[in-house]
Amino acid sequence: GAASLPPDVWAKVKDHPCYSEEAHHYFARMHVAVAPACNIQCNYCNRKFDCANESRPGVVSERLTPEEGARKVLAVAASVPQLSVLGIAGPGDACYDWARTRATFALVARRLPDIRLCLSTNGLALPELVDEIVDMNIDHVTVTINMVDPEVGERIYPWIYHGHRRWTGRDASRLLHERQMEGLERLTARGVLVKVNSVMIPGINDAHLEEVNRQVTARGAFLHNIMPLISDPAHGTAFGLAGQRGPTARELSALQDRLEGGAKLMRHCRQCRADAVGLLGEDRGQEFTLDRLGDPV
Ligand code: CLF
Ligand code: SF4
Repeated sequence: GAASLPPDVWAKVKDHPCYSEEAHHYFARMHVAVAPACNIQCNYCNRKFDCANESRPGVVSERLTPEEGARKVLAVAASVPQLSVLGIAGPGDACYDWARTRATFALVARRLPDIRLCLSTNGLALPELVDEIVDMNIDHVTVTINMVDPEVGERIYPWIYHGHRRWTGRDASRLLHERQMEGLERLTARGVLVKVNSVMIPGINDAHLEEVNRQVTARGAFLHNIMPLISDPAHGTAFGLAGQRGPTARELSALQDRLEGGAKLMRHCRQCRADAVGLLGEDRGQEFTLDRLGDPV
């Protein structure tokens, strides 16, 4: 609550439904799916659907151009008075697809200067963008960090694309890990609030997430959100984790209990879609599809 946070931090979280558990009863967020490109392959991702780092599996968002995205934000702002946050969380990676992410935020900030800007990324393209993120007043960044040990990473990431080439095996995970930590450190040093999402994959990184929690806490992460892998055979096979089960509710809460004492845990995440609209747990996206919007911005 307000009492335990410095005033400048409280000012940033009091109306953000993901960063403040209290706020999620009163404030709404929306996502626009303007960033389709992605630079890594997670084994739990089926590329036909939205990024699984910050959404449920099996969901395909309406992909928008930055202009269409901004138009949608204005339409939602006009009819959802609780709207306080615009997030870009895919359907690919918001930092790798930076030109579209930046253009969308810039168009919206011109028209709605008070809306909070939030983005979600796998972190690979993050370090070089930190100055721009700060300059654009993006106060909230989520980095999905599933490992801090390349041996664990190898089982989660078959490849990454960086520096004009593809990396595989342990080298890929080592590079991803180094860049995630660098991005996290640079953001927290500049006062950006960083939430870390970790996808809990039984038998692969479940025990390891305690070490992840220690390392991201040491680097200033504001929140740690453990997201249960949702395996959903109805929506096709993920890239390399076919048949992998997700954790049970009991396994998830046991891990969360073991992590108490590190970065504050987020326990009210609803694993929303890359085009979610409304209060958490509510999805009003279908009321604001492109064909229902008003005039261009
Ligand atoms: Fe969206 Fe994520 Fe920003 Fe929230 S969601 S980009 S921090 S505005 Fe929130 Fe949704 Fe959970 Fe994400 S409930 S999936 S944590
Ligand atoms: Fe899929 Fe991973 Fe890329 Fe998200 S970051 S779109 S889960 S491969």
